Amino acid sequence: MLWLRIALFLRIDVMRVQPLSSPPAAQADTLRHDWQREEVQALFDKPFNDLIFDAQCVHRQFFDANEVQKSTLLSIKTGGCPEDCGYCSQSAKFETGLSASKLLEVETVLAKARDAKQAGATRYCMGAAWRNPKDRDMDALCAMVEGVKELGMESCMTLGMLSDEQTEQLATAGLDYYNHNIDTSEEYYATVVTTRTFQDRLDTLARVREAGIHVCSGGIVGMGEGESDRVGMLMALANLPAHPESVPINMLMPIDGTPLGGSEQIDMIDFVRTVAAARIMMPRSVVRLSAGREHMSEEGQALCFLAGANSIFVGDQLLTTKNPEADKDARLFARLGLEPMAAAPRQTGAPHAAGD
Ligand code: SAM
Ligand code: DTB
Ligand code: SF4
Repeated sequence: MLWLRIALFLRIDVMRVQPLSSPPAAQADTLRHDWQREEVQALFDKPFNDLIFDAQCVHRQFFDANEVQKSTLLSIKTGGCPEDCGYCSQSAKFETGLSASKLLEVETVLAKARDAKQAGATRYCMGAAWRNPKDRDMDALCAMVEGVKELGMESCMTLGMLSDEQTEQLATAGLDYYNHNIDTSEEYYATVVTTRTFQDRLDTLARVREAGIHVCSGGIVGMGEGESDRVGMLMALANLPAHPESVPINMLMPIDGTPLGGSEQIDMIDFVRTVAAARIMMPRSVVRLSAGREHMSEEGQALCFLAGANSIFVGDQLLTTKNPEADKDARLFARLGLEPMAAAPRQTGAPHAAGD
C-alpha cells in the first residue's frame, strides 16, 4: 500500500497516530451550556498533551493564537471591606497590614488610565474594596467610566454586588465590562467566603448581563480546593445562559494574615489544565491569565498561552499585590512572538448564548 510505504519512509508510527482525542467543543459556531460533570472531569483526566492540543485547536477556531489582550488594573478604593473573602488582603476582618483609603478622585483615576494607555493597555479595570457601592458614589464612578471611554479605552469595573439601578447607571455611562468572580465551586464557596452566597454572585451577574454590559467572571485556583471544585467552577461559568465574554483564571496570591495566606502554591500543570478546560468549554471567551503571574516562570506562562489564555494584566501592580514589570512582559512577548490584541467595540445585545 502506497500510503504505508510513504508513512514508513517518513518514519511516521501509523499505529500511534490518533484522531483528535475528542471532538472540539465548538465545532462550527455552536456554544454549549449543558456541560455535565463527567464530561468536564474527563477533560481534566486527559493526557496533558491531548488536552493542550484540543484546547489549542478550539482556540484557533475563534482567535489569532498569537494575540494577547492587555488590561491594566487600578484599586480605586482600597481596604476596609466588610466581606470576609479568605484570600483577600482588603477585608477588614483580617490583619494584613494594609491601610484603608477612600475612593480616589476622578482626575487621579483618569491620569493613571492615560499612563496605562501609553503603556499599551486597551482596557482599564477599576476595582473597589466594597460589598456593594453606595448610591452617593455612583456619579463619580460613572464619570470615571466616561473619562476612560473618552481616552478610547475599554472600561471595566469591579465594585461588588450591584442593585438594578446601579447597574443601569453604569450601563448608561458606557461601562464595557463588569468583573464579578464566582471564585470557586458552589460547594466550596462557604469555605472561602461566609458574608455572601454563591447565589448572590449569580444574581449580580444576571443583572449585569440583562443591562447589556459584558460579563467578566472567573475564579481563583490554589485555595485548597479539589479538582472537583475546579470542575464545578468551570461548569457554573460555562452553563450560564451566556458565557462570560471574559474569564479570569487567578492563581491565589497568598496574603499573610488571611485564612488562605499559608496555602501551598498550586502545581503549575494543574493550573494549566484549568486554563485549557476553560478554553475548551467557553471557546469564544477571552480567558485571562490573571493574578499570580509574578510567581510563574516564563515557561509556565507560555504553557498557559498554549492552553488558550489570551489576556493578561499589564503594569507592575494588580490591586494590592505585584505583577511583572513592563520590561519583563515586553521580553516575554518578544520571546514568544506575541502581539497585543486590538480593543473590540462593545457588541451590545450579542452575548455568547446557546446557538450563537
Ligand atoms: N470587592 C469586589 C468583589 O469582591 O467583587 C471587587 C474587588 S475583588 C478584590 C476582585 C477579585 O479579585 C475577587 O473576586 C478575586 O477573585 C480576586 N482576588 C482577590 N484577592 C486575590 C488574591 N489574593 N489572589 C488571587 N485573586 C484575588
Ligand atoms: C480578577 O479576576 N483578578 C483581578 C481583577 N479580577 C479585579 C484582581 C486580582 C487581585 C489580586 C490580589 C491583589 O492584588 O490584591
Ligand atoms: Fe472585599 Fe472584594 Fe476583597 Fe472580598 S474580594 S474582601 S468583597 S474587596
